[in-house]
Amino acid sequence: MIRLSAITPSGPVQLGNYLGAIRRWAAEGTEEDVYFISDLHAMTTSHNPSRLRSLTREQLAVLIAAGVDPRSVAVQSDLVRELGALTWVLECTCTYGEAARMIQFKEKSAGRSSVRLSLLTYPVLMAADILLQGAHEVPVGDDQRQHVELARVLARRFNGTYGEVFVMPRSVVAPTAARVRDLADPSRKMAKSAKDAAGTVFVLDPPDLVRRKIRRAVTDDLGVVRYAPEEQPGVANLLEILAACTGKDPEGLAGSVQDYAELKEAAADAVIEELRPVREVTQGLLDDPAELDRARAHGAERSRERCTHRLDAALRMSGLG
Ligand code: AQP
Repeated sequence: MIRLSAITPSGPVQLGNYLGAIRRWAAEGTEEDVYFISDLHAMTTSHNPSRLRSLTREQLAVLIAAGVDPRSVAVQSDLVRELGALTWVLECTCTYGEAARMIQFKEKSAGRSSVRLSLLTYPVLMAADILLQGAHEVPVGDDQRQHVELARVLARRFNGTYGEVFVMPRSVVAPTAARVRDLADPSRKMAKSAKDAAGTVFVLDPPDLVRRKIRRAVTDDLGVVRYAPEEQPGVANLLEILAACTGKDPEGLAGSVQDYAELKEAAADAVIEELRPVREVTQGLLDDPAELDRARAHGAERSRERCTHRLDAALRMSGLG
């Protein structure tokens, strides 16, 4: 059974990516799974080429340092030729209406005078990611479910029109892991590309910076440490972060700390300890380009091997070559 997940190098890896996804990929992933660093998806909005390249490399190092099986990690653009070819075939299987209906496209394009065409078509590229690897399951949140549904529609249509090539993928609800909120604005989730980095803990932030950001986290003026996400979102966020790093439950933790200052120190200590080995190993990998290059080449080769026969069949059956 192949599961496919991805992380987009739209900014440096942040604590939410790590606690909500990467840590789980390391604990539960198998070498059969595919973890893509989706650098092609990062180009759907304005991007800086050298920043994209270095963020891609950094994410690769973080995933491996966090313990994700390197055999299952691949950089999406290392398969750009295969993905480009299948994306074209799938675009010729998809209608404009189906692409334009995607809620993410509507949201991300709303109010903009100029939108890259790839923002409209990237769900088709995502379908190519999924179908080319023969993924059975795609764990996603609500925002991506519609894209996996499109991949199913395209697989069904292609198989029905030209012949059976693609495995039918299904979206599965990503297990509820920590949903980390922005420290400066707990009404939003923590995000790599947040405009204000004060509310975002990056996995590679040095410990003193992590502590400073957590000390400055927005709380409230109620002055009681309770786990009440609706009334006290800032405090609840700190309790959830502390819980995710210590394996305890947030309600229990609420009773064990006296005040906000103590909660913040405890959360900072726990986050620093949780991230320390990942940060150190990532740094080692980034300092040893040859090892990282080897891991990258190996991951690319594996995912290419897995998809070549399917791509060849899709091209042949749709009348190409
Ligand atoms: N705050 C979060 N809490 C828990 N999980 C999170 N993830 C992201 N933010 C949080 C999970 O990280 C994985 C990779 O995310 P992604 O790169 O595919 O896209 P994203 O969700 O859009 O991530 P960001 O950090 O918020 O990036 P930007 O700023 O570019 O939008 C996913 O499994 C995601 O659920």
